[in-house]
Amino acid sequence: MWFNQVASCFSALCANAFKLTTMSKVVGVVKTICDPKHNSRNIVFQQQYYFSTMPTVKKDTATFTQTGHGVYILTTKNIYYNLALEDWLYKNGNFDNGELLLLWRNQPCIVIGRHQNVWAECNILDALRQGVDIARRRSGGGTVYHDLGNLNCTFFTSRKRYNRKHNLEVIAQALRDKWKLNLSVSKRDDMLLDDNFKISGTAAKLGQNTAYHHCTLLFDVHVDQLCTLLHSPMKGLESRATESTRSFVKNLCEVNNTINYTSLVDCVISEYFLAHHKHEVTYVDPTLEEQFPGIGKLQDDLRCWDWIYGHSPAFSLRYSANGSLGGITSHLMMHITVEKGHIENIDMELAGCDDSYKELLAEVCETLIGCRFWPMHITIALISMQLHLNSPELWALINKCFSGFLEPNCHIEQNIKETM
Ligand SMILES: *[C@@H]1O[C@H](CO)[C@@H](O)[C@H](O)[C@H]1NC(C)=O
Ligand SMILES: *[C@@H]1O[C@H](CO)[C@@H](O)[C@H](O)[C@H]1NC(C)=O
Ligand SMILES: *[C@@H]1O[C@H](CO)[C@@H](O)[C@H](O)[C@H]1NC(C)=O
Ligand SMILES: *[C@@H]1O[C@H](CO)[C@@H](O)[C@H](O)[C@H]1NC(C)=O
Ligand SMILES: CC(=O)N[C@H]1CO[C@H](CO)[C@@H](O)[C@@H]1O
Repeated sequence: MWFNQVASCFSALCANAFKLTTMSKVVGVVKTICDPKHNSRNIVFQQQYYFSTMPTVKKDTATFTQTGHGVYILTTKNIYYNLALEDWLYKNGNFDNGELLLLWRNQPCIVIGRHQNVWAECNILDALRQGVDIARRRSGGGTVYHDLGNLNCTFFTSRKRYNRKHNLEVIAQALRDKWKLNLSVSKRDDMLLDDNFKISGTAAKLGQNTAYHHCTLLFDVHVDQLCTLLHSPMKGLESRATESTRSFVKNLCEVNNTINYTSLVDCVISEYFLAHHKHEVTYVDPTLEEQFPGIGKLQDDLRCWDWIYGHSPAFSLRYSANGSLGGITSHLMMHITVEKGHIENIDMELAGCDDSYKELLAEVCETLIGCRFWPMHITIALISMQLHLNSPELWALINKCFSGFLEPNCHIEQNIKETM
């Protein structure tokens, strides 16, 4: 009976909330979020909020209207689907009369900004070997490492009401109130603990009508992993891509061990509702095509090689190696330009050896130009070159130049969806 009352109360709210949607049913309810004894704003915190299932969007209409304020907790931990939901809401959502906060986590992954060079930002091959996903998001900004110890918050608003400082203040205030943390929001919109340690980074995407702002909250990430993987092993990379700013990071659980996923989500939600006087929390599964028509395709686009790797702004890099050619120690220098993920040009210089070797270089360059800048493709190009190049020594030297890049094996390819 009690449950029914809540359910009908929720239904009333919900009817307003989703114009083009069918009714949702209440799956679980009513939770007091913070212990009022420990909170100065106890009156509001004692308000209850409701959990509902995601309303269904009509199949033929990929539009979505949010009225009032809502919170979605995403149930998948797959970075590509989570980003796809952001994409989907950005493309199909109308936030003129409402706002939405998405809360989500991801399995270990590296997320780079739209305009970044993935090769410069992280150790791609180590990441893939360890099963860490690499994704390029649609918003700008720097690279972040995520795992289940990171909570991601996305604030959807109309373009007019976009206000990232305000969003960050909501979160900072929540954490200050509950855990007495010394938090500030920096000029770069990072959230800093004790003025020193970054616990949150920010990025945003602004469209004509819709905007979203997402930020991370590190509460218990593997900091060692973060440091290792966000370090590119490639030397001598040059490009005009946005570079990430490096900061000291710290996990919130180190400051207070009662901070974990559950307590953090509760805390952020309470503060969000405090500011907005509306109390709906919905668990949402972004993989459901019937709820988000077209989301599978958006996910595919985010997962494809051309977007993650090929979209890196043009860059160049230098490789060099020494080796013996005809009994003389020689030095090979390569200057490679990569554009849209493919080798656009290579300059090679050989020093020390006999001129006859230098004549072979044109052939070498020809084989490599146009090749996809990816270990498997370069390996194949080198193998085909081996058959034609009449000099095992020169071939060995070229391989040595590429050695850092090629050393991993081809099975990596299986993790990447191709769009060739
Ligand atoms: C951690 O937070 C709880 C709840 O706010 C508080 O009672 C406790 O004193 C804090 N612990 C530390 C070490 O600050
Ligand atoms: C916050 O931390 C900084 C750096 O440790 C310190 O200078 C500042 O006084 C602290 N602020 C508060 C309100 O404790
Ligand atoms: C999270 O922390 C709260 C206290 O803040 C504790 O009651 C709860 O058991 C913890 N949950 C997990 C999964 O550790
Ligand atoms: C190759 O040898 C030259 C000197 O002959 C040296 O300066 C250079 O560092 C060596 N390069 C590599 C990649 O070993
Ligand atoms: C999955 C996801 O979108 N994560 C985002 C969380 O917020 C940070 C803020 O910079 C983004 O970098 C991540 O892409």
